[in-house]
Parts: sequence; structure tokens; C-alpha cells
Amino acid sequence: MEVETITQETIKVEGMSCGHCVMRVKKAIEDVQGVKKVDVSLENKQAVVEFDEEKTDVEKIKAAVRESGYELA
Ligand SMILES: [Cu+2]
Repeated sequence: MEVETITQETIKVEGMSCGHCVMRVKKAIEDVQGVKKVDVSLENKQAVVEFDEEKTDVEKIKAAVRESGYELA
């Protein structure tokens, strides 16, 4: 049986200005293997991410956000 350890982290994202930015950040995070759920908020300037700790970690998710062109607070 496959073991899953689901963790939730809130990542502060700088530089998002519209719905398009939100979609870019959401897509970038979703593409990280092991990510289960992503909720990006423009108003709160953050991404709430649920991921499997066996497959990824918060540093990889942050790297994906930076690669998509946005900064971390
Ligand atoms: Cu935008």
C-alpha cells in the first residue's frame, strides 16, 4: 500500500495582479508532482497547498512559484 502524508502549507506570493497571474501560479504549483490541492488567492496574496510529503516538499513548491515569474514574500 502506498503511504501518503498530506500536509498543508500557506505560501505568500508577491506580484500577482489579476486572474491570469492566479492561474499561472496555480498551474505551476499543480504541475509539481505530489501536490494534491491548490487554492490561490489574489486578495490574500497567497497559495494554500496540500501536498504529499513523501513526494515533494515546500521548497520545491516555492521554486515552482519563482520559476513561473512571481516572488515569495
Ligand atoms: Cu496578472
